[in-house]
Amino acid sequence: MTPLSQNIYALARERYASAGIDTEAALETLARVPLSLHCWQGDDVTGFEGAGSSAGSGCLATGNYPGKARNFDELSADLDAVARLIPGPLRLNLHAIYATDNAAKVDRDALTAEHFSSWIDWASERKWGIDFNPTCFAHRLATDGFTLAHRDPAVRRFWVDHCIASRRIGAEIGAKLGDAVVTNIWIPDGFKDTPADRAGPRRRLLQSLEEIFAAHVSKKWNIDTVESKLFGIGVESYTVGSHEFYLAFAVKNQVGLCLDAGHFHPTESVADKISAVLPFIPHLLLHVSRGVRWDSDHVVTLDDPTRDMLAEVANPAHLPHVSIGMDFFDASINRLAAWAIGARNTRKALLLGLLRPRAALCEAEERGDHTARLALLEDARTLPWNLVWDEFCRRADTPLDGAWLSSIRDYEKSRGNRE
Ligand code: RNT
Ligand code: ZN
Repeated sequence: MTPLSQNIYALARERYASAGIDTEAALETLARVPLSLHCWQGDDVTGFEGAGSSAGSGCLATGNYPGKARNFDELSADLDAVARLIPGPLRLNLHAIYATDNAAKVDRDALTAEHFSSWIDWASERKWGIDFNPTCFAHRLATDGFTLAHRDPAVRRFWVDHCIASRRIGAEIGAKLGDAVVTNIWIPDGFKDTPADRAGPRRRLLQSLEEIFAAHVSKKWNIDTVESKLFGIGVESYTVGSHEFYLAFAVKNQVGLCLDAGHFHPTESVADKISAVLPFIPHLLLHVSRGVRWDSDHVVTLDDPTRDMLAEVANPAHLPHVSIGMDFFDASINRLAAWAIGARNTRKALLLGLLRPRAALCEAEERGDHTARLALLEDARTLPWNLVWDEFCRRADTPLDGAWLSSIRDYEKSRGNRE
């Protein structure tokens, strides 16, 4: 570190100390919390099965920026290139369609951890944890948009088996890496237009989930979560796995819940939901994302909803029970830059949360001094958090803001256009 940057950080640290905030404690905590980097930003949720895009499944990456990864070598190289630009620990968030080893020989219901050996070795070399997702879309048995809630028992069985296989993959990877895997179930099931029967599909989904979670899977190495959604493209009128459905299911069955920032009415606050659900569920997974008018999965910016959400995560009472995953995909800009921007912003939002004058705020609130509470909150906005962020980047040997994009441009040139 140069003496100048050392001095600058020392000033910021002092300024924060005078506001009762310990920047060293914030930096230490920040350096311990992993972000789960979603592999699917690298190829527009395409995967390695050769099926093409996942459009029509409720996941729609728009744009055609050149050079998307087409296989394990390309995607892992891209992840390596971008990981150097994201300070702090990372995990790899995999989807079942990214199976690498001998996976062409089996259908999704027969996948095992063996089929992900390349990823497991790759993550283990980098000391990354892994998270996992069954892929209940982009498949010949999902063409009508129904999976776990399908009226055909044979189709339903296939997806139940795929989800059980996924939980087992999670547990096996977790045990191998010595680091529990979060396995998250999301399904696209729903109707474009007004359903005649809203109850039937939910009954079938419930039955499927009961079968999925009846399968014995190590709780030590696999943490289950279920992800709700309000609506999707082509599924505007009815989503089987709604928030109420999964919240009730998670509470009753004590499985984890996933809150995706894009899966609610635009004016709902996901930040507010965190403390509301945590007392009732064993684990919470966040899909940090940005919906613009709809669940558009825009790259995460440092906007107020993201800051509010991560400030709740930064609450020491919440932190041990929350996993932070990202879920955005943008094919209209450089895919690596999208990853870097979204992940750096997620981490910045967490840092901002850790730097909040929590004790003073709570004290003011307890005194009933709402004037001081608002004053503290607003004054905290102008504390020199960017200098603390710079320091975090420096300690992680990661480029500062304004200095990371050129390395993506260089990498892009060196890897060729992949045509
Ligand atoms: C879809 C859900 C889900 C997916 C990923 C690819 O609306 O958000 O999490 O984005 O599983
Ligand atoms: Zn999601």
